[in-house]
Amino acid sequence: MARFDWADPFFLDDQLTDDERMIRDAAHAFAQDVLQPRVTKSFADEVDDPALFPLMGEQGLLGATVPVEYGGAGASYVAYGLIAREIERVDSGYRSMASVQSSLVMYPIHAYGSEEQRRKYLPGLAAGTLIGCFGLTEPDAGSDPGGMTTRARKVDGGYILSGAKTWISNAPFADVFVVWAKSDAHGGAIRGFVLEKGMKGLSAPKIEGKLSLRASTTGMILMDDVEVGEDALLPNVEGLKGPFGCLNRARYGISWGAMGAAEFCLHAARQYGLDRKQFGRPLAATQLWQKKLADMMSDIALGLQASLRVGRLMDEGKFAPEMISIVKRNNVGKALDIARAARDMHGGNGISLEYQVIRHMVNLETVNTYEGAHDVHALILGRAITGIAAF
Ligand code: TGC
Ligand code: FAD
Repeated sequence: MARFDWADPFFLDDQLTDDERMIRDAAHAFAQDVLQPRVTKSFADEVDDPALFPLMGEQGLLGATVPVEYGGAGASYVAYGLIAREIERVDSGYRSMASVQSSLVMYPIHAYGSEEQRRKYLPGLAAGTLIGCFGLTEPDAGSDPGGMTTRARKVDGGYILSGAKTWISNAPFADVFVVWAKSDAHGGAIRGFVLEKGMKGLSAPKIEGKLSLRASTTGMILMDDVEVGEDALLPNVEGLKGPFGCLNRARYGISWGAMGAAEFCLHAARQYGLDRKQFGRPLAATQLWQKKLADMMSDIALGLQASLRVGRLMDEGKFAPEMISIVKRNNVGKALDIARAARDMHGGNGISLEYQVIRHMVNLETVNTYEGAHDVHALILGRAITGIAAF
């Protein structure tokens, strides 16, 4: 009979390769040594922290799946998920910063870009000396990105882009902007463009006053007739499958990340219940408390196994987007429930930044909404089950 480990019930650790364990351990050390000491203040003061990018880059945490020749780590999707889990164990906002860079900026430049675009941008993005952002959402097109109104007009030698993107992670300090627009020259099809900070007509004001994900900077991308050369177009993809191909990677990473946040909440609630006595005994000695811990542990163990399976299928090139919808929706929804329970189990202390569970709880509200809202993933799955699109 095997020993039972409540912190790793299904021996996830044993299912990883040596390389994956090494990457996981490095990400864990970085997250605990560099991110954890700054997060409470950064969240409280809504600090912009672009200096984190080169620190993450040095550790190989950006673009882990991108081939080594472009500065990436050439690692597996499972390794990428493990990185997300360790970073989000500290804060969903920090994971956002990293996953936008890796999945939403480096991935499309690598998968859809020209060789010149790859060589120009990927090494700097991997090192964190360049910061990227991804502009899909618009004020009037969120869950329905096909309704975007950003336009690219063809002119001699290039394009003129006009429109507005909103709720864009990293935008206010980004150097590289991957932006999606309907292109007149391509029959109105959605095309990707790579814009650069400083272009005439391009600005990225910060959205102030978020009550969630405060350690991650969010802004708009305003394009007022931004003129770009032909070389700004991502040549190798057309249509919504371009941005969705990126979202598949980011959503998958989020499914691991959310479990990291949930694990933090489980560990915190367990320790709090062991330490705090009411009615003459530790809170952890009560049946209600133990049921809550059992539910948390079970949902985390199941969620991690599911993400691991999807990651292995991605590494084998055998995944379907609906598999990713299952784990993004399930794991984030479960993580949010777990964070809310952990907040409650900390009593009054649970509302204090010091105990951290409320920070995870409010962060996960964003994670539940972005990259396909919880109910939108239900509709993606409902369509797959019934054959009927009910969006
Ligand atoms: P639909 O008709 O379903 O598809 C249009 C075309 O796209 C293809 N496609 C996919 N391709 C690859 N992967 C996927 N997951 C795909 N889903 C669809 C599809 O095959 C089709 O291709 P083609 O060649 O036939 O044209 O499109 P629809 O307009 O009906 O879409 C409906 C829906 C709900 C699936 C979609 O719009 C959706 O997923 N909405 C959610 C939007 C979203 O997730 N936005 C995220 C913005 S980025 C972000 O939030 C970053 S936060 C990051 C951070 O800080 O961490
Ligand atoms: P809406 O689409 O208006 O949805 C509102 C509500 O309606 C949701 O509950 C949704 O589930 C529900 N709903 C929508 N359609 C249906 C339907 N057909 N049936 C039933 N219910 C429905 N976007 C980017 O492009 N890049 C980024 O880097 C980025 N970063 C973000 C960072 C933060 C902090 C936040 C908050 C958002 C970010 N987003 C980003 C935007 C994010 O992807 C969108 O907020 C998300 O896709 C939802 O769009 P929306 O906000 O317009 O909500």
